[in-house]
Amino acid sequence: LTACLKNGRPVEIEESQRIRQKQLEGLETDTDTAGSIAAPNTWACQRITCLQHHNPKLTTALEVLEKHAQLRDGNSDYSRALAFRKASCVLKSLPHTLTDIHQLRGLKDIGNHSAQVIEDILEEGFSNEVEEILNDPWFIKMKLFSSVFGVGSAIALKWIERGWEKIEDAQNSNDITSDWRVQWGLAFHDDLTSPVLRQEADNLLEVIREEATKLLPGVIVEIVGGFRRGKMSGHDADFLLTHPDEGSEIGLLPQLLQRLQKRGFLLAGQAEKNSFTPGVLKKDFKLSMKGQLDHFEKWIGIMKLPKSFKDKHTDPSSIIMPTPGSDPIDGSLDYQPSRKKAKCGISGLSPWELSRTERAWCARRVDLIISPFSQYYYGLVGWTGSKHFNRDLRTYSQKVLNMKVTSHGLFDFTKNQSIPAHSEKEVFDILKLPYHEPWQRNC
Ligand code: DCT
Ligand code: MG
Repeated sequence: LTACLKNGRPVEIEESQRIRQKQLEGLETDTDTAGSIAAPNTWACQRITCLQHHNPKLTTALEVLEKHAQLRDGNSDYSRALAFRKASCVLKSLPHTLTDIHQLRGLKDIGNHSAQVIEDILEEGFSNEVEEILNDPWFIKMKLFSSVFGVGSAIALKWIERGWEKIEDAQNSNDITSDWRVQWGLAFHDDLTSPVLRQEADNLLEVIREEATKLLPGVIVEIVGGFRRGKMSGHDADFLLTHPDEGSEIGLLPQLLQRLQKRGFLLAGQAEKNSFTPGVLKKDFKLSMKGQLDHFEKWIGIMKLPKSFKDKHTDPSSIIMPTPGSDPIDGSLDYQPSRKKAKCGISGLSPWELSRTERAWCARRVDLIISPFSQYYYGLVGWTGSKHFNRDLRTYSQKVLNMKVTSHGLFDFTKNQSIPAHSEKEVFDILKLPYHEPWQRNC
């Protein structure tokens, strides 16, 4: 019954159950754990949500509906998808296996549609609606095509309208968007859809830490995203970098990329400059972001990880890829070649040709994010996620506290000032939330 990891140590479900039971009985007043039960009117960011929980059958079904809603409604309307996610998050934080729909009475995040699906599964063992979606050819194709890096529901839909059925149909076509992500995403689809293992991310962390420290002693490099929340695999590896001496992190990213490039780790990617201005702390979230996740300097790309990285005993510091990269073409480390025609700047081969060579490496999605130290702890919370935890945190802050929280900081509209944080715990304190470890934020 190992539930999740705390500082690398397993934590038992029974322990969290014991705490929740005490809270229910009003025996435990510890503010660190208060509010973690799925009580009426609590927010997901107030509750403990672990990776392993008591209701996987129900949450898996609700997440099928969420995915279907996301693909059907695209970015235009997220409300249906959100309703299913909210309901599945409530079920994930329950201290017991749900056996009767009435056990959910009074919980604010269970909408009628979700309740109906839950009831069907509790009574019949399955939901017709979910089964129909899982067998729907449109859904199967949408899921397949949107699994390509850089492909969202709009492009996936276009490919279906062309009559395409398989990834090979897109790979064999000459009429594909020139977006570098899609070009590389198609060429390396098999690699990029096989899960990145925790061991690979840990080995890569060592490499990045080693190279970044040579450039900037004292640099902090942290694994974020799902791995920080205790996941054993993920669709990518996310790393957040900062330095306590604010300003010294400027210029680190291009130099780090050069070093990784020299060691043969870079395949393709795109760097984004820091676009933060103090004004964004106050601005409406949707307006200030314009489709971006945040304003940090970052590199979004694909790296070549040796297959030996999956093995525990690799010494990453000794690794130099068998085909180290040549110098980048223009120093920008942005590679956006055409998939089949132009050669890519790294090995002289097109992505397509490269993917078909005999190779000792696997293509992996990697994000490198650089944060100024004064924004670091907000950035750490944001990049740790989960995505829904962040979304809930933002709504809670706005509605309950009249505050706006992002990965860059927090603005208190009542006091008309931004509030700095000097630790992750302080972020939670400012938001009047019980501190929850990363592995408890898996909603
Ligand atoms: N994030 C967010 N909003 C998004 C996407 C991401 O707040 N639209 C945050 C939360 C998690 C973090 O950034 C990293 O993002 P992903 O890698 O997409 O998520 P993940 O939880 O790491 O999932 P996976 O394990 O599959 O990589
Ligand atoms: Mg991730």
